[in-house]
Amino acid sequence: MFGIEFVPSEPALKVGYMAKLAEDAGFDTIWITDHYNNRDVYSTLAILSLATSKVKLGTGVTNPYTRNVAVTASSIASINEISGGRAILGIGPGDKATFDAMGIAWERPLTAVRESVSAIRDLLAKKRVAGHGMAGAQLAFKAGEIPIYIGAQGPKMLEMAGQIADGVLVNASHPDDFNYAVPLVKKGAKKAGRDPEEVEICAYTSFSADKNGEKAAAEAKIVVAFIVAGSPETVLSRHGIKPEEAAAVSGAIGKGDFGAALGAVSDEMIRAFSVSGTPDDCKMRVEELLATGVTQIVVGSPIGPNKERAIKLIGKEIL
Ligand code: F42
Repeated sequence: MFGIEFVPSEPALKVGYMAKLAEDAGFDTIWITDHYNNRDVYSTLAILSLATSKVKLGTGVTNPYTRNVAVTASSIASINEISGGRAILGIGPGDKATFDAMGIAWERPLTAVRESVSAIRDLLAKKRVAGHGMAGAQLAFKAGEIPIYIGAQGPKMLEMAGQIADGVLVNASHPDDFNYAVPLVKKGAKKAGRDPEEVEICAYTSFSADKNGEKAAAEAKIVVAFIVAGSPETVLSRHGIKPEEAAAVSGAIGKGDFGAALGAVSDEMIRAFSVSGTPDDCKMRVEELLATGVTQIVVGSPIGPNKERAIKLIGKEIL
């Protein structure tokens, strides 16, 4: 299975156009990111519902803090209705940096995600929900079955996703990260008495493909710089990246000096935090990822130096 991620930093109609290209190229799922400073995720998914006819359409990922979960249930149920049953709800703890800017406290993220998933499932089944942060909320229409995927990186979040979610979206591009994550998801599933195979494991990668491998890698650099700056030391050391190397990148980003940040991104960092290069290079990495137990490869930003060309190229040479 292959998915693709679009960031609605561009008008929703343009994302709709790219989504149709992706559907025609053979992608199975389209994921739209959710950050308050971009276009709204549900408005974008409504456009995509009309612009496409087969692909599944997911929030990739929303969170329990910026919207009340009863509103989230109503929103994803509406998308499911508009798209003819193609919606997936991706939900995670959210991005702390954007919450700080919105004045939202990031309290007990693991608990918040667990309670939201439970409340949303009941709300979608048109049950009245008291508890799990709700005080008697009930939707006025029945949404039917909508799969719920959890965005996770931390050990507890990964295990919980295995226990309760239909799938997990792991923001990583290297097999070593999945050799760490997959057993935790499976452990959670077994603990809950589930068949571990029924939990879809998605590699939510930073992907950049072009016939010119160097151009593809260069395009991935800015995304990789932000990943390096936001990664905990445990993740950096898993890939042999020294704290001072990462500090050079994050320090430059902090000062807004993106030229210096790009200069501090090493080839090693690009290999650790992206799937990039020629279609053959990317195909090799995709196969390594699938060998770890990953069941869906999500082609994430930047996709390639030229997005349209890259979508067609990936469709033709990789999918
Ligand atoms: N975030 C967004 O805001 N928008 C997006 O579009 C988005 C897309 C996305 C796609 C894939 C993906 O994997 C992540 C994505 N994210 C997006 C980021 C996501 O929302 C999370 O920020 C990211 O996944 C990091 O989450 P995490 O799994 O590392 O979880 C954090 C919260 C963590 O610290 N987890 C710990 C762990 O071990 O898993 C557990 C922390 C814990 O136990 N907390 C306790 C609790 O009850 O919550 C409380 C502890 C205490 O002492 O209070």
